[in-house]
Amino acid sequence: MERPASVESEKAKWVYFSGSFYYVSTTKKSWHSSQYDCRWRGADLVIISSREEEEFTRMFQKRAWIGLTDRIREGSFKWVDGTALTRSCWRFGEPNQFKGRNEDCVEIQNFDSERSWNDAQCANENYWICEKNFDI
Ligand code: 2F8
Ligand code: CA
Repeated sequence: MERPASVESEKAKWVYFSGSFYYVSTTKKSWHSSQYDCRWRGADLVIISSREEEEFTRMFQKRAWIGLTDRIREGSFKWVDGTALTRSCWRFGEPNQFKGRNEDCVEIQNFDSERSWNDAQCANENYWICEKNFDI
């Protein structure tokens, strides 16, 4: 895969946690461009499957895209590997399609609380977190 001009060019730093490596961006992109960047790195947007992993992703203290979206079917949130959402960490009142806007992509918004997720418009520009999983 050819490196697109828009991919971050700094030497990427990956952090290990409980079976996966994580990369947190230093620039902001839309959800789709963020996913493209992760895939280019041989990873994907992070899938959060435990309380420990949720706490870990908040430790970066960044408002960041995660690998959760309901763009295929409104209200049916799926992780980027196609699995359904079973354990959620929505902020109070979220997800809400705020004021009828199409908010199909999920961000860590309030990283100081375990109720941290918000559905937001996918075109918004955020930091993002990639995860490389080595489970076999
Ligand atoms: O009040 C919650 C609401 O806050 C923002 O809208 C004012 C969020 N939108 C953006 O951050 C772009 C909504 O997603 C959120 O529900
Ligand atoms: Ca929202």
